[in-house]
Amino acid sequence: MLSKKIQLGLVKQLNRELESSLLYLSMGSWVERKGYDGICEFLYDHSNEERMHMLKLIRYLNRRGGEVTLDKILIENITYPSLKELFLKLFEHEKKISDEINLLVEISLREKDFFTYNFLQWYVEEQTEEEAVSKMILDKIELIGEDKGGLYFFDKDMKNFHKNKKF
Ligand code: OFO
Repeated sequence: MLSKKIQLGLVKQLNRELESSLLYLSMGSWVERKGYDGICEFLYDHSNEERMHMLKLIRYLNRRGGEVTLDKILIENITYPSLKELFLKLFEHEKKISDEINLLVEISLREKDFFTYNFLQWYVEEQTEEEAVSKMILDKIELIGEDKGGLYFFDKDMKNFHKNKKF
């Protein structure tokens, strides 16, 4: 049986994953319109990954007799002044998600819910990767700067990012 605090925390987190999925989706749509096919592929693929993160939480809650509620999440059609601004926002978003996962782990320990603690370790590992990936992309974009050729090749590389990922 899940405690009230764990139940609340898990539902909050699954809705954050849903929000992440929609955020990546809307970012993907923005870059697609700008003609960055590779980055668009990365963002759409990642939107699916975030949905999988949400589903994992839903299934865990159901397995443990919890209750799932989905929020109405509105992601405005976002526009960005530049690719750099977009990835800056993404990096900040992932850092916020990491803080929330850490808090959830802390609550699971305080509640002595070692099942949930154990379940959350997958998210701890995943967030290490998520932060590293968004930071790596941001660093590359900063390095490329205004170099249009560099951006063209970077966009090409991003096409197979999820297939070739080394993290
Ligand atoms: Fe679900 O990891 Fe990103 O937000």
